[in-house]
Amino acid sequence: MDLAGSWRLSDEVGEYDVPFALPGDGVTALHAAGVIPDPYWGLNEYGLRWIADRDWTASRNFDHDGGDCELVIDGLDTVAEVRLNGMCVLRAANAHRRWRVPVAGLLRAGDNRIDITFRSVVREGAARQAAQPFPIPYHQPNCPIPNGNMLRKPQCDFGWDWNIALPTFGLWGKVALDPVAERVGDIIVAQRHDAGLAEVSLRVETTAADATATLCGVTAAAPAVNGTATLTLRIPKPQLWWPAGQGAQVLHDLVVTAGTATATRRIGLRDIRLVSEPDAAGRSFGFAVNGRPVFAKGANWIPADALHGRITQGAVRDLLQSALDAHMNMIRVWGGGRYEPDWFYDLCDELGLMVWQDFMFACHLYPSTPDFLTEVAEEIRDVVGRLNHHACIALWCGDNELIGALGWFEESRRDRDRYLVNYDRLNRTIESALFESLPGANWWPSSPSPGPLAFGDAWHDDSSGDMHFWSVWHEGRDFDHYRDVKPRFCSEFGFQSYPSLSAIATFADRSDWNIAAPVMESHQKNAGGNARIAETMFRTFRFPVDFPSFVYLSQVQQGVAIHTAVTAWRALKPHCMGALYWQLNDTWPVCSWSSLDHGGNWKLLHHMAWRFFAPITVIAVPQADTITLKAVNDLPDEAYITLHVQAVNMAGQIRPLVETDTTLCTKGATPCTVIDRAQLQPDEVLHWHWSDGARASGADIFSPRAWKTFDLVDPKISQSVARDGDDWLITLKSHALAPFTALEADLPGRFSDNAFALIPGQDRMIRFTPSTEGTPRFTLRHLHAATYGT
Ligand code: BMA
Repeated sequence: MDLAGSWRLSDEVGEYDVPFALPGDGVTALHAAGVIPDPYWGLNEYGLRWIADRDWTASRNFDHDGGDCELVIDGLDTVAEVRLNGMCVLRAANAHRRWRVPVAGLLRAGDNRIDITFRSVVREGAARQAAQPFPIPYHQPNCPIPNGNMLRKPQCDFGWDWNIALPTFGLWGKVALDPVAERVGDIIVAQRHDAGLAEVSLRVETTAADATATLCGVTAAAPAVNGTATLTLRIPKPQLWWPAGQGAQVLHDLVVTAGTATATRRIGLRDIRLVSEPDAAGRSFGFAVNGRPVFAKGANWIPADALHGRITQGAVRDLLQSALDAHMNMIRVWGGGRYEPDWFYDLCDELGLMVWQDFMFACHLYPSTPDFLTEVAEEIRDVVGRLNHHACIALWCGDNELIGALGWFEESRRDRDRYLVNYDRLNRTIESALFESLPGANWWPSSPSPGPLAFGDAWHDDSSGDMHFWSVWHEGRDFDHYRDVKPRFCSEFGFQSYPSLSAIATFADRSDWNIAAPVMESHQKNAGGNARIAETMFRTFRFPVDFPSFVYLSQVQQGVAIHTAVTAWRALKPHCMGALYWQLNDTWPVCSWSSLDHGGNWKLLHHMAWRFFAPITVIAVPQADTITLKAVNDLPDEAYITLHVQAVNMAGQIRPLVETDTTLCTKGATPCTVIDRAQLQPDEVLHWHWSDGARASGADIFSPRAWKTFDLVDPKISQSVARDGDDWLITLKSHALAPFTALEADLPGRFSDNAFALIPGQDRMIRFTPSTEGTPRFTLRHLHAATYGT
């Protein structure tokens, strides 16, 4: 019996009593009831923090036949007591777990009542902190709401350097009464692949006496011993699952029957291996899928909304589809958010997006008291039991940045021994619980980490393991500094921009469209972030003429930053085997490192990602006197390209320099040609385009100096708009070089390309696919208009 649906929500002082749709969250319910304003608008956030200071109770009545049942609850957020007809049946304090509670004898025939009291996380956090044997500091600059590290709840709910601080509460999974019956619980799936054979071993939890499993027409059966049946299925000539860009995403139904119960899981047959071995440079880091090394391209995933009640499957599908459409093959589910629901991983299986799965610990210190570690071990077993069978899961990672965090607090700097041992107890608990459930899992202790039992500075040391390279954003170094490091795998690096005007309009009146307006500053959560954006513009561009141009230019420079990093590191393949930028999405409309606006609109970076993550790309590698053009091929087989290199001046006159054919292997970057910097005139930049015939083509531009040092020419771009079914076609014609030409629409939808260089004689036709009805108005932006004002 599903208990989801209409509940009531009331607070401890009796001030509110409103409808509460479960699954959902309390802040969303208060907003829906009209008793609080939209938390994302203007400065509203600050006036709503009191919600987390109170206890809240959700209640409903329901009819039942009084038969014996179990109460099933998932994603109970967070410190909660559940009462059935007044009797407490569950006390829980971990939003990441699933609960199944016998409630035999407590239900009656006819009317019944269920209440869930959610305790104030502010009070609970403080009480737990006070009970620690020694202080366990949390990251204050990120979290205006204290002690989030005491609670097993998404850590970004307490505020983050991109998140609103509004620790909500509620339920994001199921709430139901299951009749007591035979059941299939978790299914642990392990795969071993040998030439032409997939051996799939299952551990099936069940209350029945035995279990039978069928996969790809092969069946096996076994008795259950102590509630677990162990079976092996041998699948000859398996049809394999591949990540996007490498092959098909074939999924098979695994059907398990145990007594009267049946359960199905969608399985992809594949072998994903983390390859991390000592070598001459240090220690490698990369993934091999079905024996083939695959360069990981992607971004970091944070929760799809700050208020989980606002998350919809449709919106999440759209975000993941956008990742795929930008040629990504991996996302990292970052450790400060939540383990996503089952359907999220189903989508990743279908789309071919590999998932780097962090365990949910980020940027704080954490307790290592026995009760905390017991709770963590249960959480790991629970999460691994639920998610392990997904084809997409490539890696289980202990946490986000907990090793670095040892250096961020006075207490742990003073007594590193104590806090390092404290950390290792937690990390060991996570590792042991993972291997207990899933022996042989791909495990990485922390992100970033130089490797097992290595606690060095993986923010600056590029020799080993995965790296978080933040020197450009957090330390204010030039974009060129991305080229100074040679990461083995960069799992985080980012540069902020403003959200697009369409996203800004969802939280700010026109009168606040000014970067120094309090409303704009309140939607920037990284101290000094706006100053960094503005200061970087001074270095690279002439200053923008108005607010919309500022927003545009902030997105251009974000794209240029990440383009610089990704292309530099792709050119290092196979020394470097992955680049996941920070961050794919936003939890609310805010200045951030994301490439997708809250709501899913593509920022300019996302369009640039579509180009710089393309399977075949040609990269400029600048040296003191030369520029080498190198080609990278991530396709599964060899490719053959023709490359044209030319000099283009500001008026848009083209001077051909080189035409060359190159065969591209799959293993590493192939040099195509070397251009002498002296071959470029003072007002020329380098432009090149390539094609491998049917499969791929592309173009790119390299400016040998900062764009502000060039005297741009007004490109006088003409545009004509035509209808094509539901789409719109915009043809652009330029009369001078127009770098970073971009289109905006006043309706939601997607452009086929954006932020490209327009050259006279090379007209571009851009397709706009709207996602709503109406006639869009298009705004054209380019560097000259943004900085010269015409
Ligand atoms: C990283 C992340 C986040 C943070 C981001 C931007 O290191 O792990 O903690 O939001 O940096 O500062």
